[in-house]
Amino acid sequence: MQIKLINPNTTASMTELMGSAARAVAAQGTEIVLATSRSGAVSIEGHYDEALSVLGTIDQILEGNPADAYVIGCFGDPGLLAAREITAAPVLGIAECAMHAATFVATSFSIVTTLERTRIISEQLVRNYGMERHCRRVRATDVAVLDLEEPESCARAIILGECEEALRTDKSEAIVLGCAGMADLAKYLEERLGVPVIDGVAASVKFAEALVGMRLRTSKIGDLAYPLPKPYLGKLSAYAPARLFPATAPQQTERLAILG
Ligand code: 2AL
Repeated sequence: MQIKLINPNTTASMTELMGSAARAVAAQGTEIVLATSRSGAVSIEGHYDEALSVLGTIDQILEGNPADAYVIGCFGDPGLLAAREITAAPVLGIAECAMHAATFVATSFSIVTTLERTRIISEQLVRNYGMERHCRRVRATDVAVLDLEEPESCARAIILGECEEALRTDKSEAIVLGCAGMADLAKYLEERLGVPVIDGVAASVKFAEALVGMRLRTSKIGDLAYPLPKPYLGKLSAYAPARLFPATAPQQTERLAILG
């Protein structure tokens, strides 16, 4: 099976890092296809970055060969429900998958994320996903997303310290990593903390394999049905559902190569 792992930010080195984490857990016979958004922010650290990242993700879902499943590799799960509308293949977000995985191996977890302003986004996701009973706290480290790649930023040590504080103060039993750029830290942290440390990229790949293996597809009878066929005006006219998903049997029109 093919799983397309989309990095909604435009930093290709982060896509490679996520790709390594994905391939490390992928089953034999699972091909991880990496895609970096071509438009938008180099790192996603706020509502504006997130909102503008969604078109790049949509491009990556509609372009090229259709995959068996898609993973949105950013902890805000930007555009997750919109992405589920435009394909019947399962679309998974790393935050949702990481939180669910955590509940299978612990009754409580803390999320350790990047900047303070992204803490709010994670807290909103906790509520949206009904995870308040499991998530004890979302902790920001004030490490910027791109600093995760810079050895001199001491990101590893800062994140380890915050995880230790989570175990000590929140009394959480597991850690959820709050950024795709932390995917390479899971093993390092788990060895030092002695509790499950969940990277959403790996979790998403395994859940994607499970859903595809069960032949589960996204329901197309409610709010995740293909977008209503109407024109869009101005800069977004190319994304008009009337062009992308004509009214005629959209269910059979899995995807149309239209962009560009
Ligand atoms: C992220 C992430 O996973 N990728 C990115 O650019 N920003 N999330 C975050 N909380 O900083």
